[in-house]
Amino acid sequence: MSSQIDPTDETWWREAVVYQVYPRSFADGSADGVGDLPGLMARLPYLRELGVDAIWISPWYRSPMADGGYDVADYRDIDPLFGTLRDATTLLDGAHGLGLRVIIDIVPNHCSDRHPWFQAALAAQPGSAERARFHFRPGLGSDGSQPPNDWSSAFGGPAWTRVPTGDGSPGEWYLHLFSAEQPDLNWDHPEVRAEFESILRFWLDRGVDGFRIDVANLLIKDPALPSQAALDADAPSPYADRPEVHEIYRTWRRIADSYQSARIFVGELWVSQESLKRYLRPDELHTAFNFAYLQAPWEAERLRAVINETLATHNSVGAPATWVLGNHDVTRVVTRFGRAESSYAPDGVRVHNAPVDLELGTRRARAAALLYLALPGCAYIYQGEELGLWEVEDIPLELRQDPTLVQSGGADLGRDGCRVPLPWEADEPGFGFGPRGAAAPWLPQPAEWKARAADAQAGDPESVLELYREALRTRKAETSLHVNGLLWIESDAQTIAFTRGTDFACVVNFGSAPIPLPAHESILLSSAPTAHGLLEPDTAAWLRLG
Ligand code: TEU
Repeated sequence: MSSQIDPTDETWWREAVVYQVYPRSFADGSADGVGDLPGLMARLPYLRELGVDAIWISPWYRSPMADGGYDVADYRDIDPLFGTLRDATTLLDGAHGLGLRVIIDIVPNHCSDRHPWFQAALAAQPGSAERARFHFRPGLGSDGSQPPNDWSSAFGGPAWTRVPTGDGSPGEWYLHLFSAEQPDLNWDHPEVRAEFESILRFWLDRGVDGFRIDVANLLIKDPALPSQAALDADAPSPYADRPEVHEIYRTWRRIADSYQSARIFVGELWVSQESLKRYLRPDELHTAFNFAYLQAPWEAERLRAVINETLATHNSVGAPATWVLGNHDVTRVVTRFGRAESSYAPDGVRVHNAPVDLELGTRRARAAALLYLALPGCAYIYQGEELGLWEVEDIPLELRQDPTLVQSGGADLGRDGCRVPLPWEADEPGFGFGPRGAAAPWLPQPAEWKARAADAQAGDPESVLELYREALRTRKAETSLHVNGLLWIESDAQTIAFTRGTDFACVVNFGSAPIPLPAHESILLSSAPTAHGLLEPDTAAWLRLG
């Protein structure tokens, strides 16, 4: 299939709408109950029809799947669960043939404990060249039985695991900011840097259009690996957002820029907006996820403030903003906005099983979609968001696979609830996630998702799916939505209203009473019916201005 990608287009990424595919849960082609590349390939026309410009595929690499593939054992091969390297090439060609660019995940902070490098490190002695590629240290205490410092894993528990020496006696400890199956690589080591430059080229040579960089701010650690308790409260983090990390991305940017047709980076950066702009300088990453926006509650004042700060931060370095409502790590937006506390993980704790009004959450998620898709910059859609799927919160403990559940001692049920396999055909087993006769999807789908299946919504003008399709079509067609920046329309504290270009406005009613729409020539699209020139609560409208 010939490519529909314009190789001369150097700016596609500045306004792109990118669809995140979590491959395990997108579509199952092999009938084993787990998503794979043939399944994704078969659904590319659906993504083309949705109207996105690119897809981001979460890790597809060979992996023991201790953390859903974010524990990579071979960065240059596809896990058999998903298919083969040939399937990946076929997928890239198929996507390009439909005019879809492909961004893949890269996981540089850590590899799998089954990666050959880590296996070699386990077999080697303390102080060896093999162990220097990781962070091995002797333990504290007279017998070395205490971890080298007080760092914790993001999933809970200590960030260190002790390994036996050759004679089986307890030996050194190694660092893992996530699970013990994900040893942190030592990015001060030249071989680590060279290996990832080679991995980038391996995939760029095969035609990928970019990389989503996993935990992009964690690669560099203070070589002393100091305990947090030993540091002043206002001291910089010993392992996050350290200034030396930027040299890595300046090198990576030079590599990407050496290829035809802009090949881009999007950084997963849970950092302050002040830090974010350092990663977005013209010689570093093209874009980064805007988690401040994702975390914000469904409140006009808070969202307006985040939008203003985002635009100011990104304009200061000439980078486009990146708007996002969800991903494979966070509670789905329909559920978040259906709760009394609508922000994500307030004080850093993911909330489970809080009372939720799914009808309210769906109404707000529809309005939120029209809000973020009207903002200047690029946007990411997490798979199933376009179907109005909600967080599945009643998955039996024994079926959950997120290591967070065990590592947090059950304090955090984990992220499986936003990773439930998608519903494609309402009347098929597994809602058509796999072919007839396939094994059941790897996580149970709620029966109520029947009404949210893609084929149940396609063609229904009132559906979430058709709202997204029409919004993306309009977003592409409206010249005013390709003009940078926005101008706020004076409004009350419960309303967000702004214009783009010369003849477009977006209005969102966060209040509890209908509000009059500003003067307009026509209503291009609204997230819920409007009448008599009024915008109902929790509703957004796109207006053509006269
Ligand atoms: O996520 C990093 C990250 O910050 C989140 O995992 C967060 O710490 C977690 O959800 C607790 O709120 C990236 C990937 O997106 C995630 O899926 C991986 O588990 C993680 O890195 C390790 O690779």
